[in-house]
Amino acid sequence: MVVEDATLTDALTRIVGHDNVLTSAADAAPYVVDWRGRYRGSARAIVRPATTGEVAAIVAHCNEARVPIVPQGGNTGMCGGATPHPSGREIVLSLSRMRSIRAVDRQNATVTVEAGATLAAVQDAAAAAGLLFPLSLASEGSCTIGGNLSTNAGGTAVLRYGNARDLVLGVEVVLADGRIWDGLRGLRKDNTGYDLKHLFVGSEGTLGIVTAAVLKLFAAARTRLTALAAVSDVARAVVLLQMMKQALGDRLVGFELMSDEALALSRKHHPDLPNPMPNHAWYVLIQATDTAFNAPLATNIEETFAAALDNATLADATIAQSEEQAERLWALRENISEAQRREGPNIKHDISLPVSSIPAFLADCAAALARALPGARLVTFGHLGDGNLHYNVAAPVGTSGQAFMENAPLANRIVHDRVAAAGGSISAEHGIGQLKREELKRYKSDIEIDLMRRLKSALDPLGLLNPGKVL
Ligand code: FAD
Ligand code: 2HG
Ligand code: ZN
Repeated sequence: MVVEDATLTDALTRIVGHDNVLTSAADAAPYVVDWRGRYRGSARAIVRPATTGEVAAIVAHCNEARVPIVPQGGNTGMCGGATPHPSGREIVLSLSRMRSIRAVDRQNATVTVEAGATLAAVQDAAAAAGLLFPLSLASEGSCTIGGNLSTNAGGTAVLRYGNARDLVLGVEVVLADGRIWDGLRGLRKDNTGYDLKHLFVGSEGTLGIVTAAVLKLFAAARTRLTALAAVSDVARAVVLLQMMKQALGDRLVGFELMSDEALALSRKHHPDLPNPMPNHAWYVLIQATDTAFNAPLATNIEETFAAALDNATLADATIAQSEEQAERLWALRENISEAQRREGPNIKHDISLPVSSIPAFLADCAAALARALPGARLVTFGHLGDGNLHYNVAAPVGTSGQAFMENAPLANRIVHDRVAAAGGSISAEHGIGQLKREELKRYKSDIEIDLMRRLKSALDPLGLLNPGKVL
């Protein structure tokens, strides 16, 4: 739904043109609901600027007129951070038209891109220059660099290359009063006071609007290897991780855990996906790369698998023999979120723990959930190499997913209390948005919440940037 306001739309139209101020319900529909369909809002208008100057003019006008703004990139976020409030007071500021790749500097190994460029477009631009932009998410065809930075996105290559925060050297940001901060520096060393760019990374549009960024590029991978390993429990997956790290060093890029239930769900909704090693409790998808051509990755991995079979760490394993086989193994992993979406609502947990604590945590949590919510299905998968799991709790077979969502407070308490007790985080990579705002207050210390509030009021004194999100 869109709540129209002629004075505001006239002013916005003067800045971006009639075609880029969407006010009809049909035009606005894709922008006011989140990817999972969990949050539905309304807006006074959807505004789509094409330049940083236009973003600045919109924000300055909204500052004067006291109109709150919800920044939006690809709208693939998992926590409702890009969805406007149902009150309809806000505008959605979509960065989707700001997609240009401004410059690639091969020798400095950097790329300067606009915030609305999709992650896939940036990966392609890097590849075209013979380099690699390593951030990798299943949503990469739709999510944007602005969204990736604003959520400090993780993904499947964090083990080797780090989160979005580790991949950014500079940002251009429109501040809450409409001023433009040009921080587009491509420096790997710069200790001139506070590192301001990191304030905006992970701030989910609550401190400023990212309009462009300078990102780090890396040497391209010339040898790639994907393998699937089966293990009987997660403690063994942790041992296998240790063995792979020793064998491969920083050639180990991804180490993704999937329960049999998670894979079965992926295959249920994508029946053409492979089932190469049925009947094991847990699986690990391993990605390794080398910058040299014909590097002996397969030998290193086969030797490690042999040792892991000998000491009973491993139950079975297979190595993809072609790019196509590798893609099909990855599709099994990457389609889990989409399968969950088709299956119906589930209670999402995006947690991180010290890797060493994960086996005991999973056993304890599964027992507590089975007692409290008999028959609840656990869709457990994620980035074991980073200690980050998606520990999603779904309704028992044959029951209503929607009705099951009433159990979210109970499930959250069981999971998040145990995460906190183990020194973990209740949001490892998806952020807070509106989904975890109350949880954040419960688990962050008073001093951290106080510092966050002070930063928010220093940078956005009128509270117009993405209100009701994070804090
Ligand atoms: P949006 O959803 O549009 O916005 C996300 C937040 O950032 C909102 O708070 C919004 O207000 C803010 N924002 C967006 N653009 C800007 C900007 N330019 N300036 C200021 N604020 C802005 N996430 C992971 O971390 N790892 C994964 O492996 C992963 N896999 C996913 C797989 C699937 C199938 C899907 C659907 C999502 C996945 N995600 C993952 C979540 C999501 O893709 C990421 O959070 C992504 O970074 C969001 O980018 P976006 O452009 O879609 O942002
Ligand atoms: C992933 O790792 C994403 O695939 C999405 O972070 C996780 O759907 C989820 O819970
Ligand atoms: Zn993830």
